[in-house]
Amino acid sequence: MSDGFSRELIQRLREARHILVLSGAGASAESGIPTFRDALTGLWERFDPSQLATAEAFQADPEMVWGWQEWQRTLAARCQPNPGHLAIARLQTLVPHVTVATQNVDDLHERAGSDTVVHLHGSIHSSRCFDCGVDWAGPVPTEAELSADAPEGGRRLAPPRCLDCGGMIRPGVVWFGEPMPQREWSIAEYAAMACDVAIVVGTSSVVYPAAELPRLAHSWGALVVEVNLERGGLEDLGGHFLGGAAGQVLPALVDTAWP
Ligand code: BV8
Ligand code: ZN
Repeated sequence: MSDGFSRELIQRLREARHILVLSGAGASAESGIPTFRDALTGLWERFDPSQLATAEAFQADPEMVWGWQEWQRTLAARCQPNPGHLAIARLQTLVPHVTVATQNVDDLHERAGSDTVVHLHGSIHSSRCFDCGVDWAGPVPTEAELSADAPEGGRRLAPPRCLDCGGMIRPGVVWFGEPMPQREWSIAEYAAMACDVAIVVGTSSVVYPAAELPRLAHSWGALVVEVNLERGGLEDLGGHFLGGAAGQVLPALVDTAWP
């Protein structure tokens, strides 16, 4: 049962000097990007993360992993920010400091207008050499290469080769077993400690260390607000649960707090 927009919640939002937004795949769901774990549409229902999102998987089957991530990239490029992304972007015109720490590898927060976005799990729009690490900004496959009838999750596609050392080009995402980028993690950790309100939107809170952030925020006195279709295991933080779709709840919350 949703807590609704209590007077306390609205007051804390209005008084906030710093708001942290931690987003997961559910924040992009209404834009048309499948989530990872939703039973109905979750990609992980079809693909085992250890089969796809690890360096070992890439070395074992680079065409499968590169094809899947290129499908993700092409899909994300076709999608548009939804009203939830736009409401988050609007926050920065209303609150002195807003930090968006996203687990998502799409760029929908940026395209909605959010300025301070840190990608804890990297970005599908960046690539680098698996061997020497040099950034690779080469051409992305054309639609013809990733034909529209590609099965959900993409098709086998050989990764490009590094012009410097000939190594395979890999997606600039953080795979399981890889550390998060230090700069992004530090920014998110600081924001969790400094924020007055932490809005946790569209995440199942199962991937660590990102899932630690709401707890860190709570331990430093922040009010934790969860926006999700279902509760995600944050009840013990004594925050607010706003049940519903991000694209509906977030605009309503921001409009109520700042009419
Ligand atoms: C690391 C990139 C160490 C790829 C991803 C404890 C501590 C530390 C690590 C671990 C630990 N326990 C286990 C680990 C290992 C692992 C981990 O957490 N495993 C899990 C599965 C148990 N963690 C790691 O490997 C991390 N690295 O720890 O390194 C290290 C340190 C030093 C040196 C070497 C190593 C790295 C994890 C990053 C993995 N990469 N993505 C890609 O995306 O292609 S994770 C992947 O899952 C995505 O980033 C995704 O964002 C993330 C989390 O999923 P969610 O975003 O929450 O999505 P999900 O589908 O699960 O949930 C959607 C939610 O939205 C649901 O709740 C649903 O109800 C809701 N929803 C749906 N629609 C809507 C909605 N809500 C609102 N509105 C809607 N419309
Ligand atoms: Zn190289």
